[in-house]
Amino acid sequence: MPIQWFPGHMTSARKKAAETMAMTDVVIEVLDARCPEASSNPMIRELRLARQRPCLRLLNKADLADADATKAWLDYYNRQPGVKAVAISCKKPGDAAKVPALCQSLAPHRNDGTKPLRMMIMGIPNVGKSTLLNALAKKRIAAVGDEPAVTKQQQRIDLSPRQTLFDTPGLMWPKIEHDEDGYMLAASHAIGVNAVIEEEVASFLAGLLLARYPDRLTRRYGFATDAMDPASVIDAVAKKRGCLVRGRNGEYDREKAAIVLLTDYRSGALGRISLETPASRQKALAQQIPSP
Ligand SMILES: Nc1nc2c(ncn2[C@@H]2O[C@H](COP(=O)(O)OP(=O)(O)OP(=O)(O)O)[C@@H](O)[C@H]2O)c(=O)[nH]1
Ligand SMILES: [Mg+2]
Repeated sequence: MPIQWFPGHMTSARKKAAETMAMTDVVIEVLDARCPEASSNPMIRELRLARQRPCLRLLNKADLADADATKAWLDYYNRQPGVKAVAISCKKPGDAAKVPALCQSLAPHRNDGTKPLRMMIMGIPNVGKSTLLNALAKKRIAAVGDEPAVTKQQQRIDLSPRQTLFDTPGLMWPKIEHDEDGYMLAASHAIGVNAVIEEEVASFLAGLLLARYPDRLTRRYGFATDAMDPASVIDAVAKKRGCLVRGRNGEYDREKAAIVLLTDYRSGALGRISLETPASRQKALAQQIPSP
């Protein structure tokens, strides 16, 4: 089932973001380093281009992503005009501290002491926008949490008399064009639980792991993956982790096993994994027909 998620509060968040964009010098677009293109919101791009604002693309959670894939994405983005991309981990002290200087380099005219540099953090839900704000503010100003749509209101802070920063609610867009993008976003916990069937998402993830990182499954759960398909991976996880349906003699609880697999991917327990690379995306797009 294709995944779509555009809850009501995002319509007003989009409107408010368009207003704030008018008073912004640089957009900091936070992406998930494990699926940078899937996590690029076309609506954010439209808002930014309408005002011709330069963009710093942060591939955040780089600590969870495959380092080779991240390097390939940075090469890919940094060849594009008007974009600067860097990989960071907001959880690493020091990584976030580089951000204001990078923004300043994209808006050199806002450095004369009279005009403060106005930065606006945007991105899909749960990519680490508020974590970035807190890291730059050096205190816990915004609520953070490992679930989508924690932030519901914009928040402004003055980092110094010369630098202001807005945190914004995570924004999805009304229609995810490619089904695989929806699954990547759901696997990475950017989509609300009500819009997701965990077993389907875990099955997508299992297929991707079988194709690209089968050794991680063996290392984590101790089963060989030869001749397995996604459904048998979920069964094998259920077996290894003892996920049983209560009161049903030995029947495996596939939903529980799906959550185990997703949680292990999200927390990094499976190791550093990227769901897409520029090459895999190009190949997928060449084969895919957009969902109706
Ligand atoms: N491993 C890792 N986790 C991170 C990183 N940055 C943020 N997180 C975690 O990601 C989760 C989401 O962080 P938030 O800062 O609340 O994300 P957000 O983008 O503000 O989310 P919304 O407000 O829901 O749109 C939290 O559990 C953070 O601790 C990172 O660089 N690496
Ligand atoms: Mg937030």
